[in-house]
Amino acid sequence: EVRKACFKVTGMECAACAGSIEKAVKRLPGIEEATVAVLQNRAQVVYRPAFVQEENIREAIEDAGFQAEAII
Ligand code: 9UX
Repeated sequence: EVRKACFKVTGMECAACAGSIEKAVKRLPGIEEATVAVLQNRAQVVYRPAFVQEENIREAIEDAGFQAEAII
């Protein structure tokens, strides 16, 4: 099973910020895909809920130095 989570991410100032978030999220177990769009302040993550939860992903983004909030 895979699920998709979307986050509103604030604090990104350039494309390298998006790259560092993708790298941080992809380090978690159970991540299939992580795409961060700096211009839209959005992160989309496809994950396997057997291995990682939405809140773990949100915390990884926060630990990378950004504010993240799950949306819909
Ligand atoms: Mo760009 Mo983001 O110089 O922390 S990487 S602003």
